[in-house]
Amino acid sequence: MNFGYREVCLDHDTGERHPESPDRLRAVRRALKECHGVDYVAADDADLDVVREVHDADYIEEFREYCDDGGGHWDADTVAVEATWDAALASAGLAVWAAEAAGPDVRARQTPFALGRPPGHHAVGDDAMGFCFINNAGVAAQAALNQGADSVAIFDWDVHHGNGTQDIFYDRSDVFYASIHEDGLFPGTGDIDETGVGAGEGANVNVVYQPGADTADYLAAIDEVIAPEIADYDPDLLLVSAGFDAHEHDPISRMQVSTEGYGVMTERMVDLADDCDAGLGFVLEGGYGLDTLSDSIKMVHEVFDGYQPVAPDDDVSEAAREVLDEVVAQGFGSK
Ligand code: OKP
Ligand code: ZN
Repeated sequence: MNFGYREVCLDHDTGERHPESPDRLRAVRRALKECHGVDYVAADDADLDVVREVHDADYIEEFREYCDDGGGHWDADTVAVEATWDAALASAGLAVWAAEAAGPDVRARQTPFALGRPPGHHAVGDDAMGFCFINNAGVAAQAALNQGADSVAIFDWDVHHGNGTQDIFYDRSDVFYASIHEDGLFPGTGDIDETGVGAGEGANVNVVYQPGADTADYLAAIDEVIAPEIADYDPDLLLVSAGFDAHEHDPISRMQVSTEGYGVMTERMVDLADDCDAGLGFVLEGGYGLDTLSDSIKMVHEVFDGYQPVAPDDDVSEAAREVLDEVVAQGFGSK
């Protein structure tokens, strides 16, 4: 793959014992050294005009001043230092690059993966939260639309609900948002009946699983609901808000997705983008075990390097089946 990366993303210093630390990117880069076919691209900062299309200008100014003044605790878990402004604009720029570099050959070894931080999917139009300041995937989707894409789908497989991304595009038909997340975790949004409003009605899908959902459950959500819905939506670009905190050994979730499972999900994304003739790009969100994060990203990379991951042959759990029935009852899937 081509990995978008900027050193300045390491300067966003969240302090001791914060799970979203620069060591995450260091660990990933160290692990990727062992792989063949890894290239790095240093993209430009995001254009502030595009950032202001998904965020309020006043909030962006407030965030800039907050960093200029040295930063601090924006809230209990969202921390900034002076360099956070530069890191956040770089991180959003990497996501924009991933959207732009998402070429027509979705199986290409050059498929883009933006390895930025801070992450983005919790950042709403007028506020930072959940370690996120600028909604990277949202800015990337907006940039793609500005450059002529008719529509963009964002699939968010981070274990947390991307409330920010959902919010920003909730009433719009040009960005489709789908998420699988763990019930009971931060930020508590993302119920199954949140399906969009107005022009955005039907362009928002939430699959809320109970703790313990595994790869087979994730694949069922993708195969039965998310992929058919996105195929029907037929976007020009598919962005994956790729957090790896649903990993079975991630320290902050109870989900049970295996490393191999991330490979199978990656293949599903390739097939889906291919079906839609859409570009495909990945944007990093969470993932807090340094080894699980590195192994999982390595796995995504290896799928583009020819590795064929093996899907588990276990059945969907009863708990997941009930959730999927509820999602279908909203009118999604099985068309
Ligand atoms: C960011 B991403 C309760 C803990 C809140 C915030 C988690 C943010 C996750 N005070 N933790 O989606 O991985
Ligand atoms: Zn997360």
